[in-house]
Amino acid sequence: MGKDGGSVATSNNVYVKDKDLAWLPARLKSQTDKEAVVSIPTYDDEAAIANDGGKNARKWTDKVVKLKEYEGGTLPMANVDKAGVLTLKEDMVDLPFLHEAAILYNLKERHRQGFPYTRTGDIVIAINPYQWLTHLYTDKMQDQYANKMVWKAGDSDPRKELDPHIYETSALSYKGLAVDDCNQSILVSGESGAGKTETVKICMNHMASVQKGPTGQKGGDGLNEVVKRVVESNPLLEAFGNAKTRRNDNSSRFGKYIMLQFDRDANVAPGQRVPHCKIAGSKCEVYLLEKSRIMTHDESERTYHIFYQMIAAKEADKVKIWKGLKGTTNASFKVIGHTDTTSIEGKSDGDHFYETVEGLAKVGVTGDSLMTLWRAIACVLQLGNITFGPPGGDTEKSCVTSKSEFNSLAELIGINPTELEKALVERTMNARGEVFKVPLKPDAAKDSCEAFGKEIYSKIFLWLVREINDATMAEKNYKGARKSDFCTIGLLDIFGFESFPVNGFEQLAINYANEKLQQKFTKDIFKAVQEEYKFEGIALDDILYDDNSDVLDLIEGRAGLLAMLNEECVRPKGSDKEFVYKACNTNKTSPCLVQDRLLGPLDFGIHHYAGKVVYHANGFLQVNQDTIAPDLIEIAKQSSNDIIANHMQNDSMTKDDGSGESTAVRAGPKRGKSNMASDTLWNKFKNQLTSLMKQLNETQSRYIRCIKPNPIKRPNIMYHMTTVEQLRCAGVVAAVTISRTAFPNRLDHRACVERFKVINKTKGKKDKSKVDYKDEVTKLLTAALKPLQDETGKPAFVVGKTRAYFKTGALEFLEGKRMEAWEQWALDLQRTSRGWL
Ligand code: AD9
Ligand code: MG
Repeated sequence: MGKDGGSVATSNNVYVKDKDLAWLPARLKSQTDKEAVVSIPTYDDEAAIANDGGKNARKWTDKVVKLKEYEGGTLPMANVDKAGVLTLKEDMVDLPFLHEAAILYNLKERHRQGFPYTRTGDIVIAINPYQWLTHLYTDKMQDQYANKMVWKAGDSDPRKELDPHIYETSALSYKGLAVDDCNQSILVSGESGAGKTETVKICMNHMASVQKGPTGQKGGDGLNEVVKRVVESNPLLEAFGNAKTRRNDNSSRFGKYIMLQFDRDANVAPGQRVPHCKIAGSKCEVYLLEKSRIMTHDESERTYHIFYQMIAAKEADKVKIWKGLKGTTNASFKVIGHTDTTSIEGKSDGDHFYETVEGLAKVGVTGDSLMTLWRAIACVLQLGNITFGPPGGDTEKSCVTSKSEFNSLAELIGINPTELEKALVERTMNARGEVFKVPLKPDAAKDSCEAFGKEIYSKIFLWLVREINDATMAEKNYKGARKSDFCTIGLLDIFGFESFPVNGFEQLAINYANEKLQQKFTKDIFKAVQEEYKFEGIALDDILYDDNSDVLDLIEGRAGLLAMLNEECVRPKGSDKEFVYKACNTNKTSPCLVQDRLLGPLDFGIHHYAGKVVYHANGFLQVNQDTIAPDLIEIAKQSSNDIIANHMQNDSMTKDDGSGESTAVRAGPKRGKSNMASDTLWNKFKNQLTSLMKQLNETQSRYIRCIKPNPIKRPNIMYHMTTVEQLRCAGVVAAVTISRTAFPNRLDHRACVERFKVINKTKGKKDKSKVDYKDEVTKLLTAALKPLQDETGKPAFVVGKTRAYFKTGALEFLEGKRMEAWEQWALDLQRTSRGWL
């Protein structure tokens, strides 16, 4: 186009890049192959554009767009109708022009109109509505999706009849399981506050609702109890694993994979194509509970909900738990400190407490075992109040200075106070076969006390997960049944890609997990594209796409960052600095390692699929060693509290599977040194991740990408920049790029004929039902796109079974021709253009 440098005619609704608002709609006035003149609206501020669609804040001004930002001489075109009004699509694959700007505006306008869900092929994009759109989650809606999605081979795709919804994903998974006999997984991702946890709960409730159907009656009330337990395990996990952060009042501080287990109805004969599965149980795995939050938190944030809940319980109940709780408030405990927030999601901490008690009862935690749990939590609170000082002014040593708090703690935890104090203020060392004690300075003793509290809490969390699994796992509820007797739908609710001003160990672990998931996502999308072309009957040349194996190599390869860190952890004089030096030096040829001489000696950077992240390695070795001092482990065993005494070294997710090496924790400095690289947090997390990926690879995966439309948690507002960044991180743009590599644009036969019939001036047949649109479209495109044939005579389009596919530039060329035709017919587009923004 425009190769001769002259101006070319094209549709005049385009997008131009903007440094603040990512993409701005513009009207193209003229263009050459070097620059274009566009008229763009300017806005007062981003809030104005978000609030009123920009209508009031808009002023049109002319701007010259130079080649640099004007990729390949074309500006991304807007999907508008004849009148210049933005055309919205429920499935973005149906957008004739599909690129980042088109995705942004399609999502934004749908979000504004009250449609939070949009499809891109099989992926559902869920924009957090930040208001409960109750009409979207009624029983009727649940049934509608559940019933429609179970279609038989040969039926038309029911998705065409229903609005995009996450119920579609849950229903399709159920269908995949019940009708197609294939284990399923739903991978939900997004940044903090994007709505992952709510989405998982909505999908879970939907799948549980299938129980109400005619096949759900077998098993009677007993079975329903299991479903209730499964669904109600969510608030329980949230009470212990969620906290208020700046970004989300109910932020999950751990990742989780919940496998819903289904039982096939033996009354349904094999081969009978009706859904015949019902929930028989569930099993949950958790990843990387944020440990650093247990003992301290930022001023505007909170620690885990359960601490506040316990303090907000009725006085009589508090005293029953422990007399030391009498008359306490949040301010009584340093772990909690002062907070203005005393309710979460509109419910007070006190009300939440009694809900948690009910939830615990459902999974069998009552009576003594409940009291043991509360007292273990009280121990963590009390550990935070212990202070240390130098005995008799000897600053090389320490002793407890908060005697009465300490004595209460010793009584509560059930350990001899002298022994407990010794374990906190001394370290047992072993050198050349000689065992001796080294005193800790007051700061170190305080650290050791906090490390003890964190360890206890993270073990409480794992203990709870085990209790929940024990109460919900199908193999436990069905006598004689084995895990393999059940089919599963897994729901993954895991932290999205993170990049902060300062990134530590936990960001590296999170981003590593995201790279792994991204690799799977890319492979799955690629497979879907191949399947689409096969269905359309289109031969496909090799598609090249960016795969992130280089980044994964850098992180987990033989001499990658993980290996270097583990090695440094077992070196007697290992240090964070040495790790960074060696890791960067060994991997200096990796294209994914950031080469920047300005980086400090403790910094290293990685080019992730979602962007560059610089990590600060301070404390990496300590965190990676993932162990507390043996003195503390030993003293814990003397506790009269069973949870503390029995679980300090056991991380498995179920009471009896024994295999579950798990990563309970993320971040938080630790004391002591592990002797074996295999004990490291990295290795545990890597093994857990490998096992997760293996499980996922044995399922058919579906994707829900959650997007947080604004950081101020308000409905109806979409910030462009942060949304576009999330679309990139979620791989939505990459998915589109893969699907559009061979043929960037597509239109279904009828839409194509209707849109471009004006070009060849043939009148459409009167009786539309008799039109063979495939034939029409082939004729139309063969004539209209003749000028774009390549040297070998290969056309710039292919007509598939249901759609026409266009090579780069072909659809734009047609649009230009269409514009010329309209101009000829004296249709004044400018006049009829109505605010399509
Ligand atoms: V985090 O990574 O755990 O910090 P999530 O899990 O992505 O985060 P969450 O599901 O907790 O976010 O959602 C954040 C808040 O958004 C919720 O507390 C709700 O207030 C709000 N939300 C999320 N989804 C919906 C929805 N479908 N309808 C209405 C919603 N509000
Ligand atoms: Mg969450």
